[in-house]
Amino acid sequence: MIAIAGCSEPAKTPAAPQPPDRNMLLIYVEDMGVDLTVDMGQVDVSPIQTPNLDGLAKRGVHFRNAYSPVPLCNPARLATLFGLRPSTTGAFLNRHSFRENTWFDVPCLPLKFKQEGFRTLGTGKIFHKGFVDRSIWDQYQRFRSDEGVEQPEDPREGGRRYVFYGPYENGPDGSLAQTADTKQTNACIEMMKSADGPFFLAVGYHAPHSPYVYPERFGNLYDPDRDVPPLPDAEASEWKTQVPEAAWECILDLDPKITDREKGRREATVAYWRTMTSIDEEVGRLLDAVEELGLTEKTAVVFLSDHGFSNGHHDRWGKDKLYEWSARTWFTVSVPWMEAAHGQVCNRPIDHVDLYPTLMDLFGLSAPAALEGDSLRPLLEDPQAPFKPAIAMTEPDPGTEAYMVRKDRYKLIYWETGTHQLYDLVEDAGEYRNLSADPQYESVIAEHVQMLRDEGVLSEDAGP
Ligand SMILES: [Ca+2]
Repeated sequence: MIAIAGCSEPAKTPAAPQPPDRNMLLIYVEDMGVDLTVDMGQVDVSPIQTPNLDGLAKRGVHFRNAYSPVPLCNPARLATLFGLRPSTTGAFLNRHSFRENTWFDVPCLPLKFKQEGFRTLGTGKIFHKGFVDRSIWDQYQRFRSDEGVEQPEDPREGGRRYVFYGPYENGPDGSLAQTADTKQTNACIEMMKSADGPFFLAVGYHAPHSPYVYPERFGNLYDPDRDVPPLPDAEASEWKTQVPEAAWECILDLDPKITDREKGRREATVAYWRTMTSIDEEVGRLLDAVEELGLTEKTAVVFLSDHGFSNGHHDRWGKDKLYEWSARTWFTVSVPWMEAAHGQVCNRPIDHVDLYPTLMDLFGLSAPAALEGDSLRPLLEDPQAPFKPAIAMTEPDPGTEAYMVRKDRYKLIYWETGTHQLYDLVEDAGEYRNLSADPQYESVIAEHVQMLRDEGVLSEDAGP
């Protein structure tokens, strides 16, 4: 504003910023990988039924190559909700617990919306457990128990964690039992009904995180023998000798009481899919309520998962690795007031650190200077537009950081310890042939290392 000499109006308290008459709905799920069986050419169409998420994708842009910034619950959520990478913050692990609302001068995303005048509403796991500072929310509800829901027995022994699965009992009339996830949907609907003005609503669903439990009426959905593709033959080959041990080691396993491992893998996989279909149903109830309240045209919706999950792929169960199964996630952005590319799929690699600047851009809010991602607006307008590379990272142990970068067909995982991984995802979608030792790919590696430097992840003097 230009000061006008001689103007002597008394100083006023600055008015609270007026938010645009638009709402933000952030739907955050747990451990939901993309359907790579389709990408790997093993089946023709996805067998997983997600009609509501498919409908959302038709009213927005689905990002097929979206990466978790660090494929583990707590650090993924911190990086996404602060727009800051672990290479900057040092938060790589679940034990890097964090309870500040503002970090590197960046208010966390809900707080930013609150500061801009939006009513902030939340339920469930938005941040990792323990991070519930109620002051960022105008209203927040958490449901810890699944009372009245009969679940399969947890096979946990000592410190070991196991993936297990099975149906839980439905309500008496076959309706949804009152799980924490269904209660959260109900709570969101009530909060939207009573919201007086623009809101930022975040719901953190537990599914499809293990245990893979689902309503028993989904018990015949998907056939473990018919619908689950076999693991690629390459599983048995020498891929493991070409990569650092930290690239595949894991602490989770399939329930040890399951003696037929292949049968167990198939059953666990369909159980995982059934939990996806059940969470799709929750998303449907939520979006139906948005519609019934007449809010669809002014509510932007983002659906994402904190990271994916390996169900036996690369001989492992779990997340926290930079393979596609673990690092790539579901990510759909629906912006009713930007219709040009609705229904299109974007193949450009992006990562969740781009979410914060995107929302600042879409809502016309000032982006904090320290944010590390870029607004996805160019891709929401034209999914073919050029875009910076996607970045993800892990830190198995201090000093062993691994940085992933992908811009197109090649994916480099740069290890501080020296043995890198380079995959051609067009020729080797399953990531079983590490090309990094092949002199033919020297320039590809150099180009990707430079991308990591350009993005500020590696220092200028970091070697290839
Ligand atoms: Ca998670």
